Amino acid sequence: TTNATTITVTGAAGQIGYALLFRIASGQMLGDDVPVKLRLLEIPQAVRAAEGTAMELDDCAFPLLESIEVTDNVHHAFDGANVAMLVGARPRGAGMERADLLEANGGIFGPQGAAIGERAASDIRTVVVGNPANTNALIAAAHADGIPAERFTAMTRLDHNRAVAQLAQKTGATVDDIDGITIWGNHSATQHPDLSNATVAGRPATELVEDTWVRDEFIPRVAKRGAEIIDVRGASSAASAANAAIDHVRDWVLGMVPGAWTSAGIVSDGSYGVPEGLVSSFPVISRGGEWEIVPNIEIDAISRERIDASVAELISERDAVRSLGLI
Ligand code: NAX
Repeated sequence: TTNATTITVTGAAGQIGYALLFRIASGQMLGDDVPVKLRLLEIPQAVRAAEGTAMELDDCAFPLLESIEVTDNVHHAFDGANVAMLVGARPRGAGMERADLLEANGGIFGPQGAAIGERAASDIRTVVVGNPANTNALIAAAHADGIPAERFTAMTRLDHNRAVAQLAQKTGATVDDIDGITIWGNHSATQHPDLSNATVAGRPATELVEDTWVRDEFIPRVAKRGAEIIDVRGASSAASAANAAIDHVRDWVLGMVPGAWTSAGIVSDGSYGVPEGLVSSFPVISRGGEWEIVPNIEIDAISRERIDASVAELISERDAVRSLGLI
């Protein structure tokens, strides 16, 4: 058919890729009436493993899966792409300084952004999962000539979902009862999980939980949940990260239930004191295929301080990639 959606997934042979691709192909991301074409981008030494995953996708006989292509060619990977999920990244190696990490990832996300600018469909929507996600999104956007920067986002939905689950467990509610949670800032340990405006079945969360729990348990637990998963599971979050990426793209493309909000790393328009142009996490809704920042939220003093600290980290990452000539 001609109305299939082309989805490019990078790092397809990795553990998040393995948890992600089958859900996309089964229709859980874009709906069970939307045929999909998958493009899997890997580095040459992982192409064979990605081909193995593609064979398993074939073996599922998913009715919606029109085609799968595996490639190590960045231009071919993004040709005609409607959705790009940038999962593959360079992990921090032993003894690697932050500048080395940013530079290594600039070498990945710069060319991928450029290829998206040259080859992707005009409705391209990009979510960066690979870390440092916010700054990788900034780099990709800077290289994508002709594509509005707003089409590049960073995933903080996993942090958001973690925060929702923690508050639901603490209050004995279901996740459906929770609204008004925000992840602010960078997808890093400096992020600010904010429940000062959250409600639990319509009641303010701050009336149901102690300040000390918020400060000493909720905030650090959400911000450091990735490390906790590694400690307990023996490997980093994979299925939950893939699930969050699906939530992010589904909400972006298909829109959200009116009244609810979520969190996403999007290009700042200067709202809430976050300098324009930074990719920072905000409270957002999705409408008409675009993210909009939820306006007029009260920011208490503790939140202000923590948001400013996370934004300071984003500024220093931006300045570092700027001085490396990566943006
Ligand atoms: P894996 O190491 O299992 O897989 C990464 C894959 O990316 C590998 O197969 C590798 O060959 C590939 N790759 C590397 N460079 C590439 C390039 N230039 N083009 C295409 N593919 C390339 O990692 P995985 O556990 O899947 O995690 C992937 C990324 O997600 C990491 O950067 C990780 O830090 C990040 N995460 C982000 C999260 C978020 O909330 N934003 C949470 C989960 C995860 O930690």
